[in-house]
Amino acid sequence: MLNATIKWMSSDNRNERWMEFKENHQLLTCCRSTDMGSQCGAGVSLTAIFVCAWPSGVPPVNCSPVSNRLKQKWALVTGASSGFGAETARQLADLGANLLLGARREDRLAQVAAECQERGAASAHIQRLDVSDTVSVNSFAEWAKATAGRVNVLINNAGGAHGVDRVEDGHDADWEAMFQSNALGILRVSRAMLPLMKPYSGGIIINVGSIAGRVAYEGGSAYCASKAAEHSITKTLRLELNGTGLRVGTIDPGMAETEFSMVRLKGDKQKADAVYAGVEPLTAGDVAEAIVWAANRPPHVCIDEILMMCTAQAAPYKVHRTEA
Ligand code: NDP
Ligand code: 8X3
Repeated sequence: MLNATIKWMSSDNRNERWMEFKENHQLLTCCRSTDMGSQCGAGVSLTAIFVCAWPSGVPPVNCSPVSNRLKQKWALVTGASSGFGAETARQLADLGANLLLGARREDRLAQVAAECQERGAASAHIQRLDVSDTVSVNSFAEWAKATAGRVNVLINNAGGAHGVDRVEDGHDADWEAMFQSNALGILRVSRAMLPLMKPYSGGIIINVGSIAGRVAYEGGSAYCASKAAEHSITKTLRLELNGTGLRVGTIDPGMAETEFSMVRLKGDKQKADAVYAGVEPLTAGDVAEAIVWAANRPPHVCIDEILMMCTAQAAPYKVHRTEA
């Protein structure tokens, strides 16, 4: 038999609640996060939960909360106007981070920043950014320096795929766009931001790669190659920054339903929908959770790689689909 105390904190840090359970009474049913969430108020999520259990008749032992190490930290997200980037910004906002958000569509960025403010971001700032253009990246870095003076968390997420042509039918513009954003963009942004990161201990760079960087597939030549480049850039930075205290890692998802397929298939909604037909793909929220979890590890822990796919996807070309 166990006695237990469960404490939890709402993301606005206003509601600290706890429940005590004697001898396993209701312990399992009350542990469900929905029960705890509903007591924090609508739209408010949980940032800290800790559980302390001890055998009946024995005094409680010390226990520590799930830590929020990102509160008030400066986090920069590229490609924050949609998909993984926008959702990562929202989840960082839940933890009370300061946000520097970049992408080309400023109206969408403004919308995301407003949501982040509502969800508890310490601050949310936006600036146009085209990672395929060195001038744009460098002026973004100047803006970040003037706005924040530092970057603690850098999420190199901007990018995507253009086309599904076989090599024999491929287009230079598509190939160039993919290498520009998925590979060279990470190099440019990292080069520009490192001076704002190196003076501060405990910083982290998370690059968004893909299963495509690990496994080639037909119609994916340039996309797969650009994500393989992302993998090599991540590994190189990890080596080059060894000893500085900065951490570097890659999060590599498989198929996730965002605007990715609409961009890749050049706005053909029918074809984009078909990519996810009969499958429950990853969501932007699933991927953002992994990114934010990796960023929230203590400074001595570096998450080098996460490869994540939906359960139905065992490889890029091996997807179990159910009939509609
Ligand atoms: P989305 O299309 O929803 O988001 C892509 C984001 O990248 C947008 O915010 C877009 O903003 C931004 N972006 C694209 N090109 C540039 C550029 N040149 N400069 C600045 N920003 C740019 O797709 P996802 O969220 O799915 O994609 C995010 C990342 O995840 C990409 O790197 C993608 O390759 C990768 N990925 C996606 C997977 C998926 O299945 N969805 C799986 C694995 C990896 P804007 O257009 O406003 O500039
Ligand atoms: C996107 C995932 O499987 O379409 O990076 O290449 S996949």
